[in-house]
Amino acid sequence: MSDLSHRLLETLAGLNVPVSSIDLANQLKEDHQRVVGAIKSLQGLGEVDVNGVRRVLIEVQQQQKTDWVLRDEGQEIARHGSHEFRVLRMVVDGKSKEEIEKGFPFADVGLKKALAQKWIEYDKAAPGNPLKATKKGLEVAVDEVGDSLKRLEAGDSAAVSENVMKDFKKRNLVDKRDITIFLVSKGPDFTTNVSKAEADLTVEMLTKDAWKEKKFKDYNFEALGAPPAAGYFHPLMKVRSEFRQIFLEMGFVEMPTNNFVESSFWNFDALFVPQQHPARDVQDTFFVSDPAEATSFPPDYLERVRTVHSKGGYGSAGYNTEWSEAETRKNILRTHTTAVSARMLYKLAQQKEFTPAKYFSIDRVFRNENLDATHLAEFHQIEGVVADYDLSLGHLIGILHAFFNKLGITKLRFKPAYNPYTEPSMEVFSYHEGLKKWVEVGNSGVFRPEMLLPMGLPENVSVIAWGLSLERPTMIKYGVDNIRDLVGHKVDLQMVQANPICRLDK
Ligand code: FB9
Repeated sequence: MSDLSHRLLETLAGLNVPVSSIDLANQLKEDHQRVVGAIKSLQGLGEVDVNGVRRVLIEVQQQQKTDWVLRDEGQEIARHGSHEFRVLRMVVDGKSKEEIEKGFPFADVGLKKALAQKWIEYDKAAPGNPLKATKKGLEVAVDEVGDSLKRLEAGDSAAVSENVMKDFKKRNLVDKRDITIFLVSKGPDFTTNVSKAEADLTVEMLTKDAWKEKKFKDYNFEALGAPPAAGYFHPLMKVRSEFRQIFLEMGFVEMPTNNFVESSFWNFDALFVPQQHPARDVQDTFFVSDPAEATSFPPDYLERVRTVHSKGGYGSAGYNTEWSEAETRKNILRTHTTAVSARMLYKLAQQKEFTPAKYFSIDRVFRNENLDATHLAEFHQIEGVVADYDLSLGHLIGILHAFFNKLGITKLRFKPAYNPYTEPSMEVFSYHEGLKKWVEVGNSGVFRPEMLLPMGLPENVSVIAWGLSLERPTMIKYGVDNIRDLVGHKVDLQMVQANPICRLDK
């Protein structure tokens, strides 16, 4: 048992009235928190008697108390007296204004205050109008402000009158602090000779049978175990694995997305995004300066892409614009994982025999957009792609229902939309019970023939696809309003460690 606990028991032994932990701390010249610690350990000390009743060494009542802590300036005054009183002393000692101003920090405050309280004044009669103490100033014997702050610092706030406290608050000399204090008194089983209950059964006790006359602390089965030092999945990663699970259950294969740097060819041109499209400007896209250009493309496929853009074909008018190979070579940070879908669909088209395919991707994409509470310059895009014969918009709507149902989202609405690489395109909305409103939960469409046919996919093969972000569902799932609380350097790791497991469909 700590020596402080012993001293505390000694002090209590001499008292018949409850004493506050604050007074105990002052009496024992100990920090209040340490005294509180000792009180808590004494509370847990009384052993449990045969019929399981714990001996009550001390009675303890908890109380909330507001007390005042001195801010730096307050401490300065408590140590050296109030600024105005010090100035008055210096004026009385004949110090000049200049000397006083250089005398101590806050002297200027003291000067203003002493003048304002008419303790001192400028002697108009004397050359240079030196400062002189007024009659009132000369009668000021005690530094009420200084003394009151000393008393306050000693914890005896009761001794400081209301209006003095009001002045202290106005002068920002003190801060309010809510503290918990403990009223301690002797318990029915109070004693000062408390032997230290053993917390460990050591080999030595066993070998020397010393344990027989030892008292052991009871097991505290309520005690929380030390949290295992373990890794923690970021909420985004938990939701990602939920989405991954859903796609795998639906028979989708994950696309390799381990290339954040992509060529404008696969990110835009292969998707029939015109080279003049605003999305391809620096406003929206991060262009890579080194390596600035991609070099290898399937030459014949590139020519077919050039043609469909510049002259059209496959029943399309194309964009009837110049198509620059230099533009298509430009390396960027991919703006969507649909670039990966283009690569996968091109590869699929190279197969001798077309086989239906279902692909998905969940990975980072980058957009040079203006940032706000829900948008960063990067997010995780979730994308599903289904390639098969004669797929229609109906199939897309069907698979969107199947997909979102697995998220526990049943009520969907579809709104016509536009993407350069899909026609028709639809924004997907779901009614969110919690938010009591329709939320946009994604985008989708049927890839254009101008995208698929140059790849070499058979005429009657169509490809439906949809996309959404990982961040939005994660923010809704974990009740995060600002994306910066979920992603980035401001994330409080506590949130990562404490966030619950993620069950999307629940
Ligand atoms: O994720 C989005 N919303 C969303 C998704 C799920 C969700 O789950 C809740 C638990 C219930 C909640 C919200 N959106 C897409 C909609 C909006 O947030 C939108 O404002 C922001 N979008 C991002 C792009 O922002 C510039 C989300 C991101 C997005 C948009 C489109 C696609 C992918 C991600 C796509 C696509 C696509 C289309 C056709 C073919 C292939 C891919």
